[in-house]
Amino acid sequence: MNCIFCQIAAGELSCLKVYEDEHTMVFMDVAGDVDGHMLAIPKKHVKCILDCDTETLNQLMSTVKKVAKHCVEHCGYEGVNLLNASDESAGQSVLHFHIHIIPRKSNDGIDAWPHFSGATIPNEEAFQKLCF
Ligand code: DGP
Repeated sequence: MNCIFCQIAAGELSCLKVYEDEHTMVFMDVAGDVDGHMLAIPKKHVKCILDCDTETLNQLMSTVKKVAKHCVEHCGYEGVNLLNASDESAGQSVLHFHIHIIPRKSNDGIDAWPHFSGATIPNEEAFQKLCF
């Protein structure tokens, strides 16, 4: 098994574990880029949201909500940012599904929102491509 998050889930690689249940885990991200940066993963290996079955997705999101509420109710935070890259095209670097959780406080100075460079096609054109 050469997936690092599978190794973390199996206890073969160490991590700073914030939360664990039968199907999911939350641990500190090693990036050291922003205070409190956590990653929530399903223990089952799926690459991203595109190949994730609904049951696994529900388990993961339920854990994300649990940890978000814990941050706010017990750790002195007020909110969270949730970030995810699904597929290499979207910037996913570790190919095991994960949701980044960043705990937030008013005026904490964290800029967690992407800085886009401006749309290149009219909104209507994008809408025509995207609508079901
Ligand atoms: P992404 O680019 O969305 O695929 O994010 C991958 C994240 O995984 C990145 O923020 C750094 C983190 N990461 C990579 N390797 C390890 C590791 O071995 N342990 C932990 N805890 N985090 C890792």
